[in-house]
Amino acid sequence: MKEKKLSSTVTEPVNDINIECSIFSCESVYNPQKVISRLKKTQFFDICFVVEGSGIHSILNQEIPCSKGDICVISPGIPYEYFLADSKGSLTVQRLRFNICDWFSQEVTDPTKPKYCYGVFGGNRVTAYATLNASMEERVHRLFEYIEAEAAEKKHEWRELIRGYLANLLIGIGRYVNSAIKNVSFASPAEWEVVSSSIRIIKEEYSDVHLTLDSVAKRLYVSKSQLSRFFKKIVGVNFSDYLHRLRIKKVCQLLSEDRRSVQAVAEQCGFHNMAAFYKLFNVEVGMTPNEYRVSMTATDSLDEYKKLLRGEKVMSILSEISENLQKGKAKIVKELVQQAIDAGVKPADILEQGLLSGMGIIGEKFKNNEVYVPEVLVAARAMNMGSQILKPYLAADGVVASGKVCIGTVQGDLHDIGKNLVKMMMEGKGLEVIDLGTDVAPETFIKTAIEQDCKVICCSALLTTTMSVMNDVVKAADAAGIRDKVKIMIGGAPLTDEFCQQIGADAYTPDAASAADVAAAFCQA
Ligand code: B1M
Repeated sequence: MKEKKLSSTVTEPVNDINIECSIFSCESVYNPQKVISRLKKTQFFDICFVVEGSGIHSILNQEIPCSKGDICVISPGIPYEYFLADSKGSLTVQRLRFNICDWFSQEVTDPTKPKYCYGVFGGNRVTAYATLNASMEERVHRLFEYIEAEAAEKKHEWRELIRGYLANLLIGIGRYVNSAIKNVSFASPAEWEVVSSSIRIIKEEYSDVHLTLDSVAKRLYVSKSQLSRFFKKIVGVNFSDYLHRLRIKKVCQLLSEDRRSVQAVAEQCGFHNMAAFYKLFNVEVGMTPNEYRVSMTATDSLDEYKKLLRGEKVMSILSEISENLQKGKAKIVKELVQQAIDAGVKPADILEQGLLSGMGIIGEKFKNNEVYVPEVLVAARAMNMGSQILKPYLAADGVVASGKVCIGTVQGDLHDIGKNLVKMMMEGKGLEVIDLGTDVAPETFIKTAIEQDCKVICCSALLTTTMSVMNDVVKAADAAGIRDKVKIMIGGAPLTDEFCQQIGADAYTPDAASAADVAAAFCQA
């Protein structure tokens, strides 16, 4: 990397706080074999802005594509380098380099003057602060202003990160940390690197519906809980909240720029669950997407939008169902489901976009350790109560079948929400359903099928560890000599058609409605 310092390497107003400001252009082309030997450790804090072109930023063990506007904050001791992606490209980087220890002299911090303190904020509360004397406070502000001005011209979303990062540095060397605040911990360079890489991924791939804490953690070779913890610690908000906010920001931008439907715009920004999207939009922006669009659009388009606003009322009730379900407010969920039915919303939409959407969000949070078993349990109860109200309306149109089936969640598995939905849909088809509950042993399925003369045995499983019990049910049916008289159906989130064939069951269906269709067909055959 050839580095040329410009004549104005040290510029006002930052020269009084010893910041070296240099610009370099890269001439080396990225070569994975040689990269490690080329990395140089920084001795001071470096903040690098890509000001022109694009290329590869190699830092620690990662090679990340970078382009104009990207910013990276690098701690002392971290090896890094910028490269061209190919020989025809160009890449210019502006670097601010400073030694934070230069700024502090003996008298810098003064715990008796809390007036001059710098806070680190976690959510809305101060989690730690360092006290600074008046002149230091001013210098720090000027540094922030300078960096923010740079960042604002490029990617302003980085401001929050840089601000937090620098605040953390100050805390790290500050003399006084509020003793009332327990467990104050400082982020390590490695943690910073993980978080800044994850932010970079979020910003580049926010439109990918599959972008999750899990997928990003895997790419950065850290565990989900580590990434979740580092993210919260450094950025002050949860990974998923950050991702959602960024997506909402992009939606707002697109809503004011083009005329596509809200759904098309939301989908382009990575939202696939419309009820959850509407709710989130309301929380973040304080109005519905179409209201937002109206507020950003000329008055001649108002009529067109009024129509859209009516549609949003429906979305709003569905998102209320979803939100209250997540909070476990079973009574409110019941009332809202009834209200939605009375307002003419389709029962299938209430199920999919209200109840199941809320359960999906809880599931995602559960996976990311953002909520725990008690919250999931109350949500599950609300889900069951809401679906009870829906039950009479979910009966399929037309075809009414007759026949007897038994259903249960297999041994070792206590998840019954999906199984209950399947049961409900089957009853809606006119089938008599014997519900064996959860944790059902293979022998119980077989015994019931024989004694009650069931035409279909329906097994549900939600845990990968209990899927194999379905194999035991098939074997037990064989052993009891009823395999040619009874069909065996399987379902549940971890199951697949392939697994169904592998164990020799008769049908796998991915959802409750198709399970009811197939069971009805089996009973009529
Ligand atoms: Co549990 N849980 N859970 N949980 N739980 C999952 C399944 C999990 C994916 C969460 C996660 O980590 N991401 C994970 C399983 C991981 C795995 O095995 N790969 C998990 C775990 C690990 C656990 C525990 C081990 C947690 C612990 O204790 N550390 C524990 C196990 C307890 C046990 O069973 N022995 C446990 C406990 C619980 C609660 C008790 C707290 C609660 C269950 C409450 C209840 O059911 N009464 C619960 C819940 C609610 C979930 C999640 C959040 C939601 C499941 C659900 O109800 N979904 C779930 C995460 C998730 O799925 N996002 C999770 C809604 C339901 C409508 O969908 O059941 O898939 P589903 O049913 C669909 C289809 O699959 C299909 O139709 C339904 C609707 O269309 N279908 C069939 C279902 N059965 C069918 C049968 C058919 C055909 C279609 O034909 C016969």
